[in-house]
Amino acid sequence: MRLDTTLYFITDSTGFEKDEFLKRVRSALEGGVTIIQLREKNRTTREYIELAEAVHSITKEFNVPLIIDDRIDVMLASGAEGVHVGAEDMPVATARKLIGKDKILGATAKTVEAATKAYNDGADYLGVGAIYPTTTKVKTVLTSTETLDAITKAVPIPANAIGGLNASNLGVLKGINIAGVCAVSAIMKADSPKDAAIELKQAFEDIRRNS
Ligand code: TZP
Ligand code: MG
Repeated sequence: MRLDTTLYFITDSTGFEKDEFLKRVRSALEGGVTIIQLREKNRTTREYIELAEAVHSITKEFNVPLIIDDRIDVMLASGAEGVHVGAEDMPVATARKLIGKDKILGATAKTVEAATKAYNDGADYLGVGAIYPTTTKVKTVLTSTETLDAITKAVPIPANAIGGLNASNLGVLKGINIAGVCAVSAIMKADSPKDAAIELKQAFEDIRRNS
């Protein structure tokens, strides 16, 4: 499955019934998200796998890769296409060794040094942020757009901006060679995830065109 990080939707099922959550995932896919990460912080392993299988059966219909946050075991069990590791998760090199060369491996990087190491250790793409403060449950600090710019120049793999992004605040990313944008709340909590995805993609295409 092709890696296209243009519109990277990270899910958060908190507060949604399973059916409503899956409906929202489908809606986001209909809106054109190009990659999805399942990110669950409060699930048992059994629940995480069951949800991953349910989401995977939908993402496959759209030929969109499913990435599992943090958990290689859940990735393998559900047949998902990849895994994403953060600074406190499994090291990138270890993850690459365990998953083999064909699975997609994403890493979080907040500095040029971390980005370069992640690339050298086998990451396929990077998430860089938080660009803006975020209300999504995450341990993170802000990353400047200067650092984001430097990272895009330092590594040849796709780098995505993340953190507090929505269709109306992407202007600060203009001129920076990011591959795409990541969003949780802007899509997950929208009245229509489909419309939110369409708007976000359009906003990203606009700043890219005018870069
Ligand atoms: N990593 C850095 S910021 C963030 C993660 C997982 C959360 C982004 O969520 P939102 O709702 O798009 O601000
Ligand atoms: Mg993580």
